[in-house]
Amino acid sequence: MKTKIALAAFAAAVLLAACQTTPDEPLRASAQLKPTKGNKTYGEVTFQQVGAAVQIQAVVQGLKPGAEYGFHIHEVGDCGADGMSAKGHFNPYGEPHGKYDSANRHAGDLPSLNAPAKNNKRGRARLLVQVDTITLEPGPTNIIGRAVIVHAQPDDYRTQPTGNAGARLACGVIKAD
Ligand SMILES: [Cu+2]
Ligand SMILES: [Zn+2]
Repeated sequence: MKTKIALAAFAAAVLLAACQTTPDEPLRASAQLKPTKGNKTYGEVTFQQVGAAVQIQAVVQGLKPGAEYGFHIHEVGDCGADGMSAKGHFNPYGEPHGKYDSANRHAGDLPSLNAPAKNNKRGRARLLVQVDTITLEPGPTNIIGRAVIVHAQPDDYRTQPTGNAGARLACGVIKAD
């Protein structure tokens, strides 16, 4: 009897170890962007962990062709009060606001969305970028449960702490897939 229990415990330990060392699925998350009051911008943002970086893919519609829009991960996963409840840019390390490719910036600072001027009846913008300031794994830079915001103006990448990107056109909470 004793041997049987010991064997079962051993088998369980082996199974557990297998689960921890060989995840069969990559870590993924997504956010459905919905327009704030009086706006018509919507879209989807997907996130996938790729090594130490996160690949972000965004497809956003209802923009003005030829225009540029600030795009960030904000601290709080709450799209209430027309996106204002999402508070400021996600900034776990107390950095200044900055350009997405600079060393010192908010973890949530992303490249702005660009809606091509031509052949763009739906006002669509696409973005594909990898950033290493955020993660889908547990830790201080984890973005699950935070929010993605599309702004009405371009991000100037320098005005503190917002990039002067203006009103919030669309908002979505980041959820694990
Ligand atoms: Cu923002
Ligand atoms: Zn910022």
